[in-house]
Amino acid sequence: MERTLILVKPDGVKRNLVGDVVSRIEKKGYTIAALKMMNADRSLLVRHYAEHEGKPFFEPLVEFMLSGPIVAIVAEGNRVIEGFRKLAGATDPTTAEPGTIRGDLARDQGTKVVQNIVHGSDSVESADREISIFFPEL
Ligand code: D4T
Repeated sequence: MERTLILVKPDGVKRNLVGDVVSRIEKKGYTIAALKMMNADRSLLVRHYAEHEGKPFFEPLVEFMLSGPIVAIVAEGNRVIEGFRKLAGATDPTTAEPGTIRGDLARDQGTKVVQNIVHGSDSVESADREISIFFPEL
């Protein structure tokens, strides 16, 4: 069974959108296999966002992800990686389609880093890597 790593980012937690995100995952028919609220530390985020190190938005991204609690979720189901990316919508919340999490619930805040409520793994390899970072116990 395919698995993906989903994060509700600090903006989503602050705005009380955890339930809405979890509800959309469940209503689509995926199973929540693990879920925890946590305060990420810098070394965990540097590992998670290693591919973006050196990009102009990297430091603002790490700072943003440190700005409050996040919720880490492992969701399960056939093609859940692709399916959750569709539920999340485009990275830029201004152009994300209405009906998606980002399209419905986020907008451009004029910040250095895009605040777009959720993260979702983009491949089987990323999902395995990211699940082991956030859920080493699994
Ligand atoms: P995540 O990884 O959070 O699911 O988002 P995406 O897969 O949609 O986007 P990403 O990995 O390319 O970017 C990670 C994170 O950085 C922010 N970002 C991204 C940004 O502020 N400016 C940018 O130009 C890009 C590409 C948004 C998400």
